[in-house]
Amino acid sequence: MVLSRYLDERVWLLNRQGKAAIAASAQGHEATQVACIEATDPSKDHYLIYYRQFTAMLALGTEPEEMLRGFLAKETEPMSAAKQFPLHGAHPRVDLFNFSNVIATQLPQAAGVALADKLRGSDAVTVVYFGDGASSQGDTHEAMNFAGVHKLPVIFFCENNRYAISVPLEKQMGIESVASRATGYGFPGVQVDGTDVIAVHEATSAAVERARAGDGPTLIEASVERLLPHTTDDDHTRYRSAEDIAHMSERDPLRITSDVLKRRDLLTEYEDDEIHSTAKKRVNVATDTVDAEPYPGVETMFDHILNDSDRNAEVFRNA
Ligand SMILES: Cc1ncc(C[n+]2csc(CCOP(=O)(O)OP(=O)(O)O)c2C)c(N)n1
Repeated sequence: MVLSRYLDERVWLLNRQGKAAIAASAQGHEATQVACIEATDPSKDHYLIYYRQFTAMLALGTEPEEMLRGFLAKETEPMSAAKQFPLHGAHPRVDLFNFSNVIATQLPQAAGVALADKLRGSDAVTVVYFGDGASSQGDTHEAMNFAGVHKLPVIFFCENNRYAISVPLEKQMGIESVASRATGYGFPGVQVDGTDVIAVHEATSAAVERARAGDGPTLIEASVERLLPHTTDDDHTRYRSAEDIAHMSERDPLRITSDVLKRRDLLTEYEDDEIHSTAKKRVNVATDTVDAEPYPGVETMFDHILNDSDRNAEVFRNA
């Protein structure tokens, strides 16, 4: 969580320096992403992520250098050879499926992955992440309906930060909670405090158990705070009240987690400082390494984009 926070902060700095084109932040979502993955088994389970899964990607084994190569669009970027939005594409080593910036497309795909596991007789679980805004897309409902009918081993994991860019939750849906939608598809929906690592771990563990036992999907709605604007291109002071912004830090999962661990004598001040300084150093090393790496050559501009036999490719190359 701490490494994710520092790396996330660094990416925003790199954006302000004109080096990183755009970034969506996971600040405020760290606890929920780490605790959810801890409750699963990355050696066999599947994860379909969306653009705010910065912490989840690190927790699944993506290296900070690899993430920075995405933001800085460097030659050796592993997910799309720097051809897509930062962090978009597939990451075979980490077993991450290709994902789209078009919201909610990952949900029907997750139902498909879970169906494949069920047909193979595997007990792997598929976790698919999405935001509260994505929960009102048609794809979400089709995926949940299909998963409910076929009792698929899938966990629909909603990170509810109450905003879809500038659209608040009450303008997004006519009901109180995303979790209550599950009733319409015949499986349980649970709400959990996404700043509480233990609560998220427990809720996900119960959903994993249900899925592995063949009892079907669960919808988890984790309430979190989006501590920064939607992306580096956004200014949330234009649509969030000053009071709302002032109170956000009370729901900072890093502070909450560290307080809980200290109260239970599981973390000392010294250990906490060590964790922070190790993470800061790691981010500095990764930044220096990637900053010095080359950008892709201009001759590679159309690689993986246009088929060589495509007449347009010829036209573009000669332009
Ligand atoms: C189908 C589609 N419609 C609109 C957009 C533009 N868009 C990008 S992010 C976003 C908000 C999504 O909000 P939410 O699902 O709550 O996730 P969050 O960013 O808050 O984590 C929208 C509307 C898009 N990418 N895809």
